[in-house]
Amino acid sequence: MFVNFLNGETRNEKWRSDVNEQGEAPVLEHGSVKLSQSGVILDYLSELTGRFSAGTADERREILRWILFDNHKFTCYYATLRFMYGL
Ligand SMILES: N[C@@H](CCC(=O)N[C@@H](CS)C(=O)NCC(=O)O)C(=O)O
Repeated sequence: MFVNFLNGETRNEKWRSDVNEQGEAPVLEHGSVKLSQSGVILDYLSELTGRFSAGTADERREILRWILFDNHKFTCYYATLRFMYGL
């Protein structure tokens, strides 16, 4: 589905009520499943495809550790910076 992001589609009330109350993209829709947050989407796709999944509890925590690090330190700042420079 096309998202008119640059015209603020993710910031309007319709997006929040119909798609994602967190007001963000990406959102994955797969059958009756609707997910936001890239880390959760990756976890779902891993489970669905059986690829890149953890074999042990230690591996699961290691995957979560990197997903949370990426969300907090990488995506948060670098994606915003790239967006600002790109425009
Ligand atoms: N933690 C979220 C971050 C998603 C995010 O920052 N999305 C941006 C676009 S890349 C967004 O929708 N921003 C909406 C806004 O700033 O109004 C994730 O990992 O999915």
